Amino acid sequence: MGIDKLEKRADELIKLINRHNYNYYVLDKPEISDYEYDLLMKELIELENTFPALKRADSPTQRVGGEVLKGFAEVVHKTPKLSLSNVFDENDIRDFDYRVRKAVGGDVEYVVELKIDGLTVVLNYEEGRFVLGATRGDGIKGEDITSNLKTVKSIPLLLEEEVDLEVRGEVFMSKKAFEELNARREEQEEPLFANPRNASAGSLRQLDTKVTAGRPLDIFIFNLESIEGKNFDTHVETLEYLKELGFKVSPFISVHKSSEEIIEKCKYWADKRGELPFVIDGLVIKVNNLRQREAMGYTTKNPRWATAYKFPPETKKTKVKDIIVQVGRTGAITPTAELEPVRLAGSVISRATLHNEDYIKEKDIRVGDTVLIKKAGDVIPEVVEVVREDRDGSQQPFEMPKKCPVCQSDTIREQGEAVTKCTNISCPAQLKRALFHFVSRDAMNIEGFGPQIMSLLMDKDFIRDAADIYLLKNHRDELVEIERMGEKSVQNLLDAIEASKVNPLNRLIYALGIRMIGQRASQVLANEFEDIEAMFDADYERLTGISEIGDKMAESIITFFKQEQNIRLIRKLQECGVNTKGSKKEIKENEHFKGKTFVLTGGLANFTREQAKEIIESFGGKVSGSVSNKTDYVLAGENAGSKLDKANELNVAVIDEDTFRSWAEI
Ligand code: 3BD
Repeated sequence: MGIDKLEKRADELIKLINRHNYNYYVLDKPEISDYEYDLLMKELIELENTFPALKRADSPTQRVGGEVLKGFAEVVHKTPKLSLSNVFDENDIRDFDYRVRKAVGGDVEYVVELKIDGLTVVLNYEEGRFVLGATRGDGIKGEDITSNLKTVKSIPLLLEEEVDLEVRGEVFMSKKAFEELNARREEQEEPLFANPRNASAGSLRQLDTKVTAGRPLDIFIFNLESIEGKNFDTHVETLEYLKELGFKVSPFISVHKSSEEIIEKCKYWADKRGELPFVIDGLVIKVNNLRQREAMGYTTKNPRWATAYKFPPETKKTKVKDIIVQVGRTGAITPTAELEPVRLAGSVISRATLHNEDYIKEKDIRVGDTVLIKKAGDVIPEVVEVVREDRDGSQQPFEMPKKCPVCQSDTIREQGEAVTKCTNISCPAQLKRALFHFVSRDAMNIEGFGPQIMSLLMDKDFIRDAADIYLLKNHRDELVEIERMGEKSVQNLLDAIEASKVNPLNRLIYALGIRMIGQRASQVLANEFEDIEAMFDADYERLTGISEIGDKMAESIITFFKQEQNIRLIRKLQECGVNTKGSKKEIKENEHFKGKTFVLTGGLANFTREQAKEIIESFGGKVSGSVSNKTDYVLAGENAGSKLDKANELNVAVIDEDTFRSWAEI
């Protein structure tokens, strides 16, 4: 095919795809199957890749994202994007109507629209092409999010007419899409979005536009801000025109002639809003006639011809059947109220989070109470207050459980903290977190053990506790089979695991994640005890007798070692060959190291430099950076360089790695 023909085919494909895109995303009435659509898209992508000259900025292939932005440029809006005044009840609506009638001096028609709870954006088109999209920002200046907005399928990249115009709309995410997104994020251990509005805003402010493209965003255009060479009489007419151009306009729009009709409508939607597929936080009431709008004008902040009616948060009475607790992935134990199911803002509510012990105490929520509930941010149900009049004496105050509901271990609430936590590091609910910490750099320092590999190995049941890490070498062949784990990376991982066995005790203590025991306290304890076993039955006096170990730390250590599972884990680690010996005894016994100065040079096969240094120090030796008369030994590994020469020059004793290991008895 000649280039002319190819260009024609590309144009044809763009037109076809745009039409099907419109049918699917704007009208919600697809005419072809997803498969057929994908075929057209594939053909266009291939054509554009083979002949990059055919690639157009308004091509539907540009919607898939991929561009990674450095930041968002500032955009000064052509006209200030004013906000809306608010009304809260029936009388406010009557007052608004009164003011409007007085200003225009005659009959008025109002348009009532749903107020979508999303993110307001401004879209600019030149000759029918989408050229610039921006956030509202402070109304004067916003941010250029054109690349992100191109991924929103219901925003047309090309209009039906070659017009210059600017429109305003609300980008949102449906309740269903929001819930699916959060469910995915929970699985991936990513922070959850509080509501669909935050999810939309977060998605549009992504520098990586591929991420935005993966988020199912939608838009309703609610206002024509400016247009070249056209005039309209009413708002409804402009919306009809915008629809003809290919924009998605809300179908939930009604026209009214009196405040009483508007109030009816407000009541209707306040009741029915839960049944909508997206979140609304009120209604917008606008004068329909554009001449009348002009006559009314603006205050500094708002148009006088429109206002927003804000819904009161809907509340309902229901009964607390029970208060149950759930263990989160950090070991936090969260109480939840099990409610007599009630319909609230459209969905059936049977649970409400009670956050923590203090929250329950403060509101004095008891099992059997009647409570008033509302949806915070319109999605997450919350208890507003207890209905005291409904108490009959049968209500039971709630107490946080002393045992973890998942593993039956003791729970603990540390001073100054609101959360109650499970103390068992092998508790399935918090195992993952504990294991991430165990292998982390400051703890056992097992390189190449990222959260993803860890999650994968846990899901495949190779790892059920920290000690299983040391048994992975028995599964070498199976590991190599796992996707993304080549022969080489498996070997590196197993080597790193082996090397961590000889870590000094302070690392292991820290790795166990005993509450309140940080790196410094771990070091102090490792210096104090001959072996971790000596810590098992160290009592309060013994522990607080150690300088730098306070009451809270002592209590936490005692609680930790009282747990049978924790002892079992340590025994298993010992059996795997993990060092549990402290430095106290060794300092006395190992004369090779005590008081001696070492210099390390070259690469070691079994340890990192840092580990070798820790071993030397744990036996009372020192490590220096350069060779001098004061140096006792130079530990020389592979490819040792100038330091080895210097040692020979000064007649300093040189030892190899095997000698070092035999001295250290490892
Ligand atoms: C909606 C202004 C006017 C064009 C000014 C009358 C204030 C957010 O669905 N109409 C709607 C919606 C919002 C609107 C107008 N019609 N302004 C409208 C709106 N159907 N959400 N808003 N906005 C949009 C705002 N946003 C953030 C901070 C302050 N104000």
